[in-house]
Amino acid sequence: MAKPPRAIAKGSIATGAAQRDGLVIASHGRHCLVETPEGERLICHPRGKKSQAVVGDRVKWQASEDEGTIEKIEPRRNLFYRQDEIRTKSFAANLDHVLILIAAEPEFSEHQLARALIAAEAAGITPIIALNKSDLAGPFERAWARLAPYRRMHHGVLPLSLKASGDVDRASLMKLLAGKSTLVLGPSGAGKSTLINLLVPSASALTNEISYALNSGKHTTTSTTWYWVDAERTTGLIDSPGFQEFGLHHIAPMQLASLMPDIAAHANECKFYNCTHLHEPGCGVISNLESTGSEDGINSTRYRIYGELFSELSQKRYT
Ligand SMILES: Nc1nc2c(ncn2[C@@H]2O[C@H](COP(=O)(O)OP(=O)(O)O)[C@@H](O)[C@H]2O)c(=O)[nH]1
Ligand SMILES: [Mg+2]
Ligand SMILES: [Zn+2]
Repeated sequence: MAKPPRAIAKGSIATGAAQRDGLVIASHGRHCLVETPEGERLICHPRGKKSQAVVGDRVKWQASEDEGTIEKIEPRRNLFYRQDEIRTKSFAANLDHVLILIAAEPEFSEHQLARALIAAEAAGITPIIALNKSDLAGPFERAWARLAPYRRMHHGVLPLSLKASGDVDRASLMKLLAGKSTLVLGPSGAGKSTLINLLVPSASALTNEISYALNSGKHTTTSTTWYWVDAERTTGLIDSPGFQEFGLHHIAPMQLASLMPDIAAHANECKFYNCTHLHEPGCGVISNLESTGSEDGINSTRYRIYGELFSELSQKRYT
């Protein structure tokens, strides 16, 4: 069970020159909220123009009056981010999982799903797909069928009914998430808030408190926020907006096949080592397409997404 929200320290943390450890649990603009190993929380600012800390970062901070300064960001194990033509948006660092939550309704975009999965693979973070609202029988059945190629991939798809069978879902989610740090991503309406509230009953109160603290008294929509699921603070859940427009401009076109497990499975069977899998003779991917009648072949929508992403990622390489 989660602890009640801890108050955000205002001048209660001893000042001094010593650098202390902390975990970034929320950020807004250049400010962030840092949690100490003892569970105290305080607002910290970056020192000078140093790079921005993101949620999940381990930092060294130093007290300054009632707030703190981030002196150092510890090396990251990984960083989950998206990149469009102009800007990079970092979601979080040091993750074990990205949990992509979609639902029977509203209908999910397979492109967005594919993109999020590719970004997770590129960052070396294990993706988990969960399909919510299994109580909506017809739509669920259709969505489940659309997910057939994803169910065959290494991580499978977890069916959920967060509203109807919360206790069962809580147990199956905890089996996957216990002791890990997990970023929850998904389109609006999929049930992200329902999931967070199921695992962290104090989440909404905490969100209000954090957004209030970070916006100097104004209530605005919070950005990415870290929640502890357990009192021992071993299981972290990170809520983040921004599933739409999932830019992959940090990925090279020739890297793409290796980040799509169903395509990667046949990419070493090609005649040419630099095969793009788009048109080459002797291509292991093309000869294993479902459309060629290959048993257990590569799904045609997945292959179409590969082709579209390949050309999108090739076009921006004009510099
Ligand atoms: N039928 C059904 N509705 C659900 C389920 N889980 C969540 N919802 C509803 O779906 C809507 C969107 O949920 P919410 O958690 O706000 O989604 P978010 O936008 O991803 O945060 C709400 O009306 C929820 O009550 C479920 O398992 N079944
Ligand atoms: Mg929500
Ligand atoms: Zn090929």
